[in-house]
Amino acid sequence: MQGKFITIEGTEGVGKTTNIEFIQHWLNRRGVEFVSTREPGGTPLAEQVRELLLTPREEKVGDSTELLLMFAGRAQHLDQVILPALDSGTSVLCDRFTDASYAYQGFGREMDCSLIAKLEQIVQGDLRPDLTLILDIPVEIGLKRASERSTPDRFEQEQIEFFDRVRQGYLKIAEENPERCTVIDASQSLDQVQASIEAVLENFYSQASATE
Ligand code: Z5A
Repeated sequence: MQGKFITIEGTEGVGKTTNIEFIQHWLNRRGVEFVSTREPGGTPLAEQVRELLLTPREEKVGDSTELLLMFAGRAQHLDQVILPALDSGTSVLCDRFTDASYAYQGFGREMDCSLIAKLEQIVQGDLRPDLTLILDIPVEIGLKRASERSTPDRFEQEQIEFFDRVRQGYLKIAEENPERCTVIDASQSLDQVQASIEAVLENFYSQASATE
């Protein structure tokens, strides 16, 4: 089977890291060859860009600076990791991708989404994920989970209204891309969330093997 590009998205503390481990086990059991990676980051250079983006600092980071750094890291990540893997038939499991730029910079920072679409075209051409799981929870629950786990990074210091806009952005992306995106209710127990994820993966892989 051709390598598939699977992305996981959602607002803070939604459980991406926890559920990516579950997906890795599922893919291993199924015998799918894959690389697991993340954005921002995924290569040594892109991880340095991540550090620049997430470190809280006194200097205000401009919205355009933030957006361009996201896409600079993404260009490197695509060139070094994502495209070589997909070209060799290896699947890619990625913790966040360009939907996060639409959700956080487009909806959260209220930047012009047509500008993001231009950068997407320049950096990715026509490449889009084959499957995107959007984990969704009320922002208050996610922020509480995230705050119990670690000290806030630069994004986590934002106000609740920002994360509400991000969440609405993800729901809009899902509505506009139903063939690719599935929204999972991540406020359920971990067992229930993982049962929902497993059902989506089963369905996705059985359809993929039927069409190849
Ligand atoms: N960003 C952007 O602005 N634009 C872009 O284009 C991209 C990214 C690519 C870093 O992302 C930041 O970059 C991000 C958006 C921005 N903003 N922030 N912050 P990140 O993915 O590295 O950071 P994150 O969103 O904060 O992810 P995280 O810290 O890894 O959280 P998580 O993976 O979603 O959650 P978790 O660690 O798996 O779970 C949190 C806690 O909840 C943990 O204690 C779990 O045990 C618990 N948990 C998980 N699921 C459950 C359930 N179902 N019930 C109860 N408890 C649970």
